Amino acid sequence: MERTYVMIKPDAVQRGLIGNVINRIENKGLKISALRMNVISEETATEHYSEHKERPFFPSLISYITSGPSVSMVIEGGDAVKIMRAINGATNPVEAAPGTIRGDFAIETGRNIVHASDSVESAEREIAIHFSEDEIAGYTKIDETCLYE
Ligand code: IDP
Ligand code: MG
Repeated sequence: MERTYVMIKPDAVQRGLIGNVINRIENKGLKISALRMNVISEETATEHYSEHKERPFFPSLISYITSGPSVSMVIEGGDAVKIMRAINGATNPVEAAPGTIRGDFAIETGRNIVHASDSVESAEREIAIHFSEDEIAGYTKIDETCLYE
């Protein structure tokens, strides 16, 4: 099964949206394999967003992501990477469809509630940044016989 890395960003924690985000992930049938709340360090945030290092918004992105507690998760399931990106919606909430997390709860790109890895390769890289393998639970959920053909 495919794994992806998901973050509930500090703005969503402050706005009391943790449960709402997790609900959508669970309702879809995806499985939570690891979960932690912590304040991400500047070093970890810089590594996580290294692809954006040269972008003008990078300093404000790092201060946003490290501004308070966030929730980090490893999410597992069939096509988990693509499905999580669809659940989150477009990066810019103005373009995010209603029914997506960003479409329903956010207004600006710089405060867009959630992160999810954009490819299987990014997912493996990001999971390794935020979790050690022994923090990730490998388990079968009983609903898998209903979710998968
Ligand atoms: P993604 O989160 O949908 O993968 P990316 O383009 O990888 O989108 O950007 C990473 C994050 O950087 C975004 O989720 C958002 O928080 C922030 N970001 C991207 N572009 C801008 C911008 O133009 N202004 C402010 N923040 C931005
Ligand atoms: Mg991205």
